[in-house]
Amino acid sequence: NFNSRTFSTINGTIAPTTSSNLVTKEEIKEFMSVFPDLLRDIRDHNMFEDLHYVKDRITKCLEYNVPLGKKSRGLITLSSYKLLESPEKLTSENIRLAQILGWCVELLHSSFLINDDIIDSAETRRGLPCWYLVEGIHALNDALFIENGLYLLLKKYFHDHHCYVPTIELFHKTTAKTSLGETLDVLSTKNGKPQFDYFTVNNYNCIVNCKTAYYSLHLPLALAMYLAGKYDPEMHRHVSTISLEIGHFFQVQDDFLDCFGDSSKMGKNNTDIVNGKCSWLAVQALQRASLEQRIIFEQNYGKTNLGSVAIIRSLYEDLDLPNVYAVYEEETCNLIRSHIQQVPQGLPHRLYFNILEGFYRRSS
Ligand code: DMA
Ligand code: MG
Ligand code: MG
Repeated sequence: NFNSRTFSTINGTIAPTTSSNLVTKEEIKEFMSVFPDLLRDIRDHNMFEDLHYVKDRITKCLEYNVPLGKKSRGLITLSSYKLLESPEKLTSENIRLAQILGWCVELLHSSFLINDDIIDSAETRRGLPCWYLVEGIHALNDALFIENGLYLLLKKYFHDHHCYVPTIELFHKTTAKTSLGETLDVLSTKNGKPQFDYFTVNNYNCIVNCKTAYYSLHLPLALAMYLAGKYDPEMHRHVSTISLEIGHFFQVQDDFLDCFGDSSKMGKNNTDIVNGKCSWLAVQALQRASLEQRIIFEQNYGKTNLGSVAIIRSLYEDLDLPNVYAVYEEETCNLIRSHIQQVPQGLPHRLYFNILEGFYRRSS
């Protein structure tokens, strides 16, 4: 599944590559091998023709931020396309287009992460210092640059493809939705203080749907469908429903792992408690806490000192949240599996199952 990482060396830096049940190691290798070409496309774009002095910086920025993650979203795009396309159209040219589309999703993801780490005052990402800690405030501009890189690639490789306009529109809509999600996410605090009235299941669902599910699952699947020439709105609605369910589940896992996961495995440090985030654990805690426990929670949540973080953690343990989570994970996976089975034929059920199994019991 997506958890198992092997490490290889790219340009002298350690790069985790992901082995998953969606794609073979060979397919991951092929996917990785496309990246240097795309980096060159962006770096050598005629817009920057005479600006030799920025080329090193562009290279460094892209190499640091784009290829070192799990690449789940890019690989979902690729493998979905392969399962959706009719065999006679599964040419090496079309597979390459799907790989490029997958990297476009990874570019968007990278730009979100740069911003998200600034918002969350995070320290590490993918085992390295967050980009804003390397580059300071310029990281904001780099995020914008990376995001725009994907449109340069789309124009170069898709300008005369039937999926060009729907693809661009979907990327734009997804960016808007995700940034709205980040706004909803930061509304959980005001002047640095958590707004506990905001910590409801409804608000939580809304946040994770917008900030994570849409770009992480809906985007890769819908892009693969466009590339394969599948535009039927009814089919897209079904895909949207299931992908948002899986995406929601994925963020609950992320929230749980933020507190109880192994941060060295995840390559990022815990930030939710000190930032007073409306996380799954916080919402569950408030639903289950006694009056006394609620007071302890409100006194310590969103505080930066380590003592308060430890108090919140042990409160979560007292409320049995690790166990609640294990049950949630099991039940949610079963529920999603049954929803997948109810979806009328359209997308291969195997595709959804493979994606879901890739996330099931993940630890990073
Ligand atoms: C991530 O939410 C949302 C986006 C849009 C990147 P998060 O802050 O929980 O993510 P992470 O734990 O990776 O920082
Ligand atoms: Mg974050
Ligand atoms: Mg998180």
